[in-house]
Amino acid sequence: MALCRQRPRAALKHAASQFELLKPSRPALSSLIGAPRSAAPSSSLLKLIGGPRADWVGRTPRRFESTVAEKLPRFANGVAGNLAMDFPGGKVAFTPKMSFISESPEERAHCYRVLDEDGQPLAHSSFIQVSKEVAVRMYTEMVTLQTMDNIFYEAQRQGRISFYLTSIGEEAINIASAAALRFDDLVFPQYREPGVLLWRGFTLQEFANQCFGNRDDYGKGRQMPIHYGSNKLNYFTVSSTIATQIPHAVGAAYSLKMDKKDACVVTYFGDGGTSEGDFHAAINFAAVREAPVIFICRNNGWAISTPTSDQFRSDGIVVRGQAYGVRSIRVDGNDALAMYSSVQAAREMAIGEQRPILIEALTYRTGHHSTSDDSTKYRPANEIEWWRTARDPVSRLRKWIESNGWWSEEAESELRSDVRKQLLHAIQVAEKVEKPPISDLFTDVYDVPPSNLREQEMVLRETIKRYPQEYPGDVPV
Ligand SMILES: Cc1ncc(C[n+]2csc(CCOP(=O)(O)OP(=O)(O)O)c2C)c(N)n1
Ligand SMILES: [Mg+2]
Repeated sequence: MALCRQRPRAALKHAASQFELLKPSRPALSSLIGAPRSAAPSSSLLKLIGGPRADWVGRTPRRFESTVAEKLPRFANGVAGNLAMDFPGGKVAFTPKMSFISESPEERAHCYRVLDEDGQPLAHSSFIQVSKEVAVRMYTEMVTLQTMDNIFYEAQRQGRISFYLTSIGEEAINIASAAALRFDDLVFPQYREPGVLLWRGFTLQEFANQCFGNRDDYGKGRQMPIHYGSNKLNYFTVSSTIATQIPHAVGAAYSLKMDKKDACVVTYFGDGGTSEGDFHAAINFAAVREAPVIFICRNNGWAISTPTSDQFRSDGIVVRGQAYGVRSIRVDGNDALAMYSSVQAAREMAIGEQRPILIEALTYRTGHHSTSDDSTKYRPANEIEWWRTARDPVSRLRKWIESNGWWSEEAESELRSDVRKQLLHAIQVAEKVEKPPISDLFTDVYDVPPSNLREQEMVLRETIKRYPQEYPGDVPV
């Protein structure tokens, strides 16, 4: 951190005016991303951020680390102490002008995008090249996720499962971010990111088992549908309580740092999640402890029926990164290539430089919040329709792979009918598997169940005996 200490001193010598005194010189980009303690960033990343859009990395990232007051030299025309103050965290320049920092920037933060609405790369767009194999796989998994959502949603409507929640409209965030990560990276999801699990190999049967809460569900039927989790796939179990995963993610990232692991943590949350105290505590903690964690905020415009205008007055989420000292980027969340590139770049910086990164992915929840919601009650149908058609992330990626000659109409219908068949089969199987026994409700928390739990189990069994018609017949007692 010699850079931070030397910069003001050197500037003092050559100051032309008092306001230039502490203006930080912009460090070379290579020093910015290739911090001395870290492994050198990949050439693709260097190329990406060293290109014409290099400013997207954010402004001069600095750690204001000095807490010791340094003596300022005296000048012939006055006392340097009138120009700047030593303050814990570094020198602060004085100004005779009383000016309040504006509550909003003059211009909203830009949104990084690679593909236009027609799936064609924008002129001069900088992005990490995606091979045919990865691109086709990304598309295949996006279609699988979309189909799974449609079929499970219908299954809920038919009364076969109790609840469901789709990721429709957010397939690119799910799949492209997953594709940019490595398997050792730990995932702490909210609930609208099953695509990450899908990418890691969670089978359609495993999804169905969880939604049906049968004996093969890893949660043993104790969670609502869609609360997936997999130890094997480094995917922490979904929690209904908004934002609780964010501090957990930071703690896990800090432990990876202590163990010097070549991996990071990724946590997903919605725009609504950022209104929870957990988000603020977690991001501040990550900044201060320099934890290798990527925060991916899916800003989809709504927290159930609450629009973002009732959620915050800042320019979205991305601007909060700088307030907390976290490098950040705003990305078009419906653009799979932009998501892929930004998450891969974020991962390299998070691990190589041991620092948190914040990504705000702009998207739209084109489905209802869940099967317990009817979103046409609080937002216009034509708004939903516009996002569903004109801005659909799945068809946008399809257009790109088609224009590369990597996809065809034939491949499309084969994929869709194949996935549909697999899903219907998975549902049929899951439905037939026995439910977990009642006794499972009381296990897995304590090694030896405490007396209150034993008592609750006894009361439950007695109640079932007395009112058997009130309890599902397919749950072994
Ligand atoms: C602590 C807490 N408060 C409220 C709720 C009720 N709730 C469930 S989902 C949700 C909206 C969250 O919105 P957002 O984070 O934007 O995610 P999205 O559903 O849009 O993906 C709310 C308020 C909850 N589950 N937990
Ligand atoms: Mg939301």
